[in-house]
Amino acid sequence: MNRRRFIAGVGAALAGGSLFGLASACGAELTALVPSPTGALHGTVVDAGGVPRGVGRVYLLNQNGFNPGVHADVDGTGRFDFGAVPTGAYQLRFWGASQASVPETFPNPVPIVVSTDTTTSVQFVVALGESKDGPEQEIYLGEYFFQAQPTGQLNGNTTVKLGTTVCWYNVGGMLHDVSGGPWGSSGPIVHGGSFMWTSDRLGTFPYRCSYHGAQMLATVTVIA
Ligand SMILES: [Cu+2]
Repeated sequence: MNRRRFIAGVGAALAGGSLFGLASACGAELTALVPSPTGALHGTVVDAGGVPRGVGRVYLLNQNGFNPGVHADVDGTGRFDFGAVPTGAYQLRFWGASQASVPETFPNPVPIVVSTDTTTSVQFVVALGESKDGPEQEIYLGEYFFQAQPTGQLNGNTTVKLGTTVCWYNVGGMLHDVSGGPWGSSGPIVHGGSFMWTSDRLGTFPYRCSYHGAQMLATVTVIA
């Protein structure tokens, strides 16, 4: 199994050209006294043939990859719309539960920048269908957290059934790892890198990032 098979691997393509390189927003202090500037954020979900697919949900993550739960459901015509969003840098994540995922050739989540009075449009290309590799659970890691997707607590516990493959995915900008538990150590995980462990025993297993252990501590519980 590789990440292509992993259901939460989501591919995204930016529809409007490069939005990268605009993230170095300046003047945050200067704008603090005036109404927060916003920009519009919307997008579409299509399959590899370009056909709109009304499936899934899109989450607006913080720039560091933490998922505060802000989301927009994909409507029947394959569109999603966040409306007006405060100007800034974010990551955007498609989540299709067991119905759809983004092929590994596309990034997921995808970094975006919302600029003042500008419409940011993002297109996700998804593949329909359930993973053939059994149950899976994705946990994001970044500065400085572990978070089960899509709605886990910061540095919380993740409960999975025996046999579930857990995939830790680094959405942050720094080097992290996943140390502890029956798997031992993941070794360093770079941005966009992942580590997978198929749960093969019952119990609650604490783990940490050995680089940022005081801030990045969590547990995974395997139940029958
Ligand atoms: Cu770390």
